[in-house]
Amino acid sequence: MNDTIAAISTALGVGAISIIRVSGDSAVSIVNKIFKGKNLEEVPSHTIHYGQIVDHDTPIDEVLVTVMRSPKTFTREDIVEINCHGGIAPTNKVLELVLKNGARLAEAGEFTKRAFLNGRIDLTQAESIMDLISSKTESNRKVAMKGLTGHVSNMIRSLRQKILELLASIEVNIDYPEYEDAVVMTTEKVAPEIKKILNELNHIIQESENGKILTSGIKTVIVGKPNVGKSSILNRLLDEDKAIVTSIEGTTRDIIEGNITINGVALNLIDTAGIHETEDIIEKIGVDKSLQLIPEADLVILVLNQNEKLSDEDRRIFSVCDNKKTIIVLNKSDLEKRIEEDQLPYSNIIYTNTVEDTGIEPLKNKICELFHLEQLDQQDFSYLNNIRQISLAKEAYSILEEVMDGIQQEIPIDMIEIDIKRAWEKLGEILGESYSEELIDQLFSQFCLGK
Ligand SMILES: Nc1nc2c(ncn2[C@@H]2O[C@H](COP(=O)(O)OP(=O)(O)OP(=O)(O)O)[C@@H](O)[C@H]2O)c(=O)[nH]1
Ligand SMILES: [Mg+2]
Repeated sequence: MNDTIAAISTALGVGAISIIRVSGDSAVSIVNKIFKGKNLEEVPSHTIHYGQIVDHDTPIDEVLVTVMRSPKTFTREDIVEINCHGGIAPTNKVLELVLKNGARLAEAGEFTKRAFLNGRIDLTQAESIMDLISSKTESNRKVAMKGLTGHVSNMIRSLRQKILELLASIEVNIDYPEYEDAVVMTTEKVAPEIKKILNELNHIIQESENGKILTSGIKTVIVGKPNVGKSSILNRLLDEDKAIVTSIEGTTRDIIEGNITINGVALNLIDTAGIHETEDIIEKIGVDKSLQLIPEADLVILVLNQNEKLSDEDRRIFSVCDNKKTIIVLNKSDLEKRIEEDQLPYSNIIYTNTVEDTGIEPLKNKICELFHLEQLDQQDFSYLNNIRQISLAKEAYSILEEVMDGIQQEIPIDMIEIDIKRAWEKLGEILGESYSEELIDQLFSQFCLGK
């Protein structure tokens, strides 16, 4: 038997109404003890009732109470929701009374955790709920909804089904070698099937990596030598004077962040300290930070002052940006040009002049083009939603690659079968079909209270 939990499900502050949600075997009887109106123990499921919450005989608030009985509820347990007036005091007082009468305060995410543990939703759907709550852009919302409605789960389920069918055929061969109807499953027959599954999984992983920018935004670092105009570019992109701009080299020492949205996708901008050799301890730390940020960025905006010839320092920065999506910004285009485009290692080049504010729109357009943001509306958004899901898919992929190696080395089929099963289990972890308590606790604790 589960204990009954309660929490305020709406944001705490002054609003028209607040909702206190109660879930568990005693949800109805607990609320009934403090409710003056109909006898809630006798009302039909999924009905709403007007009345008062009372502390003994003292009225506390005028409320509407929704009674939803198991199993057709979010947690699959009995749920009672009390709609009270939205001030902080009445909301807290009602919650206090519910707790006093036998409920326990829910932990963060505990309602959703129960929905998961009781089989109402799988883990990808639970994560999508969290994403939906925290979504800030339209594309965040779309991705989260796809996850919530089960698109992601179905994709993984269908892949698991194919592996399961393969495993079943192998088992039949191992257990009943004399069974004539069964196709003899040799490694020769298994290999093409595994190859197909690998291709499909690879497609999902690739799409998900692209789709990740929709949920987490495009992490963009602005790098370059000191004084080339990095902070000026940041300010122009943000359309506010966020970073200090001066003609002194080494003005920016720590990172400065800001966000804008381009075509519904968040661009998380990071302005950094100018990269150069320096003896100044503080500046040196800043330079190191700039260099560390490059590998983890989705996009690098490499700023050069086109009025100065390319230096070894610039070339060193080029080499750090290798393999990254990079846009070269040739700033100070109002001054004489001293850099030729054929000296540059990247073809994405934009000229800017932050004094007269030219080139910023073309820069945004270039970002759109690089990340195909203009086609976002046509994308289907059926991706794995987060790093946890993607890394499990990658693990399953590498196990299946080992299987292919094993087949090539003519390892016996019953040994290979063990690895195929491991890949099937890994994909199951994405859905939460096998999970550790610790993971579940950690995952749900990221939710807000009352969800
Ligand atoms: N002429 C001209 N000057 C510019 C332009 N953009 C920036 N500047 C000037 O260049 C100087 C340095 O600009 P910042 O934006 O602080 O340069 P930074 O790259 O952030 O410099 P650090 O923080 O020191 O690394 C300032 O004096 C700016 O006014 C431009 O397009 N044209
Ligand atoms: Mg700066």
